[in-house]
Amino acid sequence: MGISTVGVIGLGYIGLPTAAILAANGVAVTGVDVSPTTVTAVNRGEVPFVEPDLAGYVAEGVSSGKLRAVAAPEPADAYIVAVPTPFMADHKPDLSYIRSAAEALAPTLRGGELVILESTSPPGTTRRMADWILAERPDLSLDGSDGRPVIYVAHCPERVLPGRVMVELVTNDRIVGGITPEAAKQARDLYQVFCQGEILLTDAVTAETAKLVENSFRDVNIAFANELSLVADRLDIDVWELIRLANHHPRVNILQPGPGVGGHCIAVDPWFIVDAAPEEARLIRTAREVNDSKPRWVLHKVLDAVAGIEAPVVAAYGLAFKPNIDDLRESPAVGIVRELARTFPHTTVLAVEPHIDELPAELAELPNVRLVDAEEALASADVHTLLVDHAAFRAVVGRLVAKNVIDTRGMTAGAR
Ligand code: SAJ
Repeated sequence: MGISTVGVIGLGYIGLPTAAILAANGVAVTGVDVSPTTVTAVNRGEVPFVEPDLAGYVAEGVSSGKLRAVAAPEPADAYIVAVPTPFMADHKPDLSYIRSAAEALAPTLRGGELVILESTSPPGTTRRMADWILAERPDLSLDGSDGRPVIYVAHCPERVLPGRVMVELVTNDRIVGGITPEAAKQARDLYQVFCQGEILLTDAVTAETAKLVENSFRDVNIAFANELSLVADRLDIDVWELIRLANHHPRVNILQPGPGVGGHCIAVDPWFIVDAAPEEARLIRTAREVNDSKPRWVLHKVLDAVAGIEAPVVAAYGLAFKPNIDDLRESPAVGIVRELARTFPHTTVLAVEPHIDELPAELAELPNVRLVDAEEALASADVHTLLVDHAAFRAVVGRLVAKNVIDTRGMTAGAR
């Protein structure tokens, strides 16, 4: 088929791996990013964030000449838009990055190109992106009407797990939703270049909603586990034992409670469904509220534990949003440490995070937060708060058991 050049717009956690894997499969890729630092880094063969194996792919892509980063879109056979879709203060989706990408892309189109939206998006966004392009380029069409050249527009949501992106890009099944059936078929042909999973064709709105539903499913299930942790606390029973026992039922599989839900996906995507169907999506909304309220609950547990201590020292084990990564984005652990240190300046917080070398700015600016190693925290804290179940903490869990511990991840449960 005729796709030999691809422009990937947005060189973040999804765009850069996708650009690199296409380049590794012989496609000439121009990666587009508004950040000059990212463009310079990628052209040096460097990756501006941590993702296993990605650095090798990027370095190889750049040295083979198949991968190049630029500041603005250049003509190509196909484009993949992978820009952020955050929400605003009122939980309404912010589509401004997609709109900017569409408007930047429009002038380079000649007709005949495939344009794929990969960003996780509210239902109807792919169509809106197409409309933003057509508003700039009324000489083009989505279906050849009035004899105008066609652009093929489709949605193909990313579903890769941070930390396993280079594996899951190749092995996961993919959903491809076309604005027209022909657009879906063309998008399938592109993903077949590197994807060994099944490629399932549908329309764009169903593809958009399927992605949101996947992350909402996980959010609702984590909320169930988090609610159980509150119930168990009220009943004075061990939630980890409770879940372990219940999971022996052949049709029960409860997830794990934690200090809240972090990252840029699961805590965001359900809101897009709530926004699209506010009357109907009651359970999905409540699950979000349950998960969002968990960090505050943990904070109150810490305050109860330090009550009566004049200048308490609290150890916080883990800052990342989940185990064994360095990603602090929307991490409930960071929020708990920040609120504790900010609201109670007489408290010293010793943060233990083996995956980073320095505190993020929002914690570094607080005089009563320090990044220390586990030994220092073990030796000097009055209260020990386990916030992330990093494998690196297994070595210290046994020594925490005898101390004043708030274990939000159940790591000490097996060590008692
Ligand atoms: N968490 C719990 N308890 C659990 C499982 C997770 O508290 O039992 C917490 C984690 O600690 C973390 C948060 O949930 O704070 C999210 O972590 P995660 O590992 O569930 O998911 P993400 O955000 O890293 O990636 C998800 C994945 N979606 C699903 O598993 C349905 C991934 O496949 C998606 O591609 C990604 O979102 C995305 O980009 O949308």
